[in-house]
Amino acid sequence: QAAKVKANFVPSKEDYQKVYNRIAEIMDEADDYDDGSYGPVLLRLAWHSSGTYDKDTKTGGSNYATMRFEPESLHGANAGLNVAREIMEKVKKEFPWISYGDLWTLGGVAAIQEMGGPNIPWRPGRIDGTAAEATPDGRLPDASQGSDHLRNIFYRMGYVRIYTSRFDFLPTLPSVTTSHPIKGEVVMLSLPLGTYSRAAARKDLDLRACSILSLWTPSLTLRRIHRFNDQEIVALSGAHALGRCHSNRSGYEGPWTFSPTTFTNDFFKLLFDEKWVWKKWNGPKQLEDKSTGSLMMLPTDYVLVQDKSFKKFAKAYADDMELYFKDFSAALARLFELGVPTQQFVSSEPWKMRTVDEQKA
Ligand code: CCH
Repeated sequence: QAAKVKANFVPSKEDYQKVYNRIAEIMDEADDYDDGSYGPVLLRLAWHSSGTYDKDTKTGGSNYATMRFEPESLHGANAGLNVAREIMEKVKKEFPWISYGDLWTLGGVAAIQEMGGPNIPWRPGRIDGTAAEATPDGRLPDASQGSDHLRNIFYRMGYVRIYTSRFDFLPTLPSVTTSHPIKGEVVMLSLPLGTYSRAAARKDLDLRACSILSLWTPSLTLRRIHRFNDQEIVALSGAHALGRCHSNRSGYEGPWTFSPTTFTNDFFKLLFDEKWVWKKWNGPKQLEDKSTGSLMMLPTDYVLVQDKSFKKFAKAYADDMELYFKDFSAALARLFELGVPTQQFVSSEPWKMRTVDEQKA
């Protein structure tokens, strides 16, 4: 029986904590399911609802929770997530005032925190959208691909800020023509050279001059694109410490670590410590550990040790769990807020939701 939402009910942080606690409870009611927890599949739901964001069209992301609608719910990448959505539906019935986007991302936060991971700063404010806002297929990563694909997918997320600057002295400045580092576009800049090179050196900052608004009052509009960088891509990928692949969902099979319901940096440790060989089977190309043959890596996981820049971060995370937890927490919090207009959030700062254990203490 769905509880009725009282008129003018404004949920407090404690109300959201109750939702968190209920998710934590239901997560463990999974005796016969996988490795005994719904945590991993709940995290995957939160990530797939957030990771569709496209900063250029400002569509996708967790704001509207459009995976409730076809065809997005039927996209190949979302196979199996009906399990997670059904669990969340139970919680929604008990707390009908929460939006689906808030519920699903809070589920991701609860999954990480209850399975031994770091605190993930989170705040509510997402609103339910309509089927018209559902995203096209192909926005989520394809596990059979390489590092270029991984970067393209994560670079598409992020956010754009437009700045307009007046340069009254513009005609006297040197001009730079360069090709866009990702899309190969030609970029013409009339800026002090130092400004451009400093911005370009920062991988997460792509300063692009769009147009000279007027020849008579020279000014530039600058698109500053804040996107996920290599370090954040690697950090997020380490979520594969949790859960497993299911041949009837993605086609791939097996867990990445020996403790798929505990969040650790084992994913990175195993990438370096095990010898990985291609699995001989009829399924899609995946790797298995040579020593036991019971663990797996996707082609996109393996590029994290093949690509030089990715590898540097993967090694740092394999060596330092504290650093890994800190970076993962920041990147995941950012992922979950992609595309949610700042004014929608009920609080200017993200909250710390308490774990079940912390509440007992
Ligand atoms: Fe993932 N993931 N993921 N993944 N993923 C799969 C399962 C999980 C890719 C592919 C797959 C992230 C990034 C990527 C989880 C969290 C994250 C599966 C198996 C594939 C395939 C699905 C199945 O068969 O059930 C690819 C490619 C990328 C590239 O970036 C990120 C980022 C996150 C979270 C932050 C979790 C958790 C699972 C386990 C789900 C379960 O049911 O156990």
